[in-house]
Amino acid sequence: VWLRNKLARAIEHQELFLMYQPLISTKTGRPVSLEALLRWRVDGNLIPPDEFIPIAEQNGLIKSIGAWVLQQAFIASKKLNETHPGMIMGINVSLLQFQDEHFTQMISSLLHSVDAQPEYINLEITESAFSLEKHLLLTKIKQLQEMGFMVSIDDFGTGYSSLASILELTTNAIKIDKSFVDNLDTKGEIIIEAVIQIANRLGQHVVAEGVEYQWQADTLKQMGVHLIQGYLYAKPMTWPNLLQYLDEAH
Ligand code: G
Ligand code: G
Ligand code: MN
Ligand code: NA
Repeated sequence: VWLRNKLARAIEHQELFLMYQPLISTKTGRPVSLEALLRWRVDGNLIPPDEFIPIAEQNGLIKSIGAWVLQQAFIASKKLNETHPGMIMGINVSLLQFQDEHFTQMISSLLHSVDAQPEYINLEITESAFSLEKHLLLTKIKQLQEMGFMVSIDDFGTGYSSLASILELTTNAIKIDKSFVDNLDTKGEIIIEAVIQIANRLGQHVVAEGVEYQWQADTLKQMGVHLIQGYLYAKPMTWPNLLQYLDEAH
């Protein structure tokens, strides 16, 4: 209850901020994309999104918080593309946000008010989106793509999707869940190999997250993963640190 009351005022109290984690191209070894990750600092404590996003989803605050995240990440993307043209900004979209009937309208007006370029924005929707009615899901993905956005499936392999549903995916990329990367030396490899094969056939990019060791990166690259995200390369960082990191990476 205490957290919930505090969360309601987190935006106006300026307690929310974004951190950015780079994604590295296996082809060039350079950062080509980012993921915006939400943070909440309240009374000197940093509360992880795993703790407060479920609360925000329960009480409807996810709408305003989600809109704030989109706006901030759009602004960041616009700024970044002045100095690093082509850098992609990944933004997590909660299922509840995505489901909202006004979502596409809301995101369209935000885009125009910020004047960001949707081609450089990648909306990450978790695999739980498969729980939506299929026609609705595919229509929404298509609408967003027609607006110019890229759309990805996040945490792939952990949730609702059947093997058949992957075939209908009209997203631009699939992000393989960290749990498979963690088990790369055992059976995780089998799944990742299969996902890469299917993704290639469907013309989708493959991203691996949670990569912490060089051997994992080497193996994933060799297997055909396009982008790698993980502490091996970089942890989520603040905006000033990101700018410094990108300057040094060039
Ligand atoms: O940032 P961290 O690495 O701790 O993220 C933990 C979880 O919180 C991840 O699953 C991530 O997708 C989710 N998350 C982080 N930022 C956001 C956000 O802005 N919106 C939503 N819906 N989820 C987020
Ligand atoms: O949205 P998603 O679940 O993909 O969010 C990515 C989450 O994974 C974030 O919480 C981010 O901080 C975390 N993360 C990214 N790279 C690593 C990593 O190499 N190791 C671990 N343990 N977590 C990571
Ligand atoms: Mn994500
Ligand atoms: Na994920």
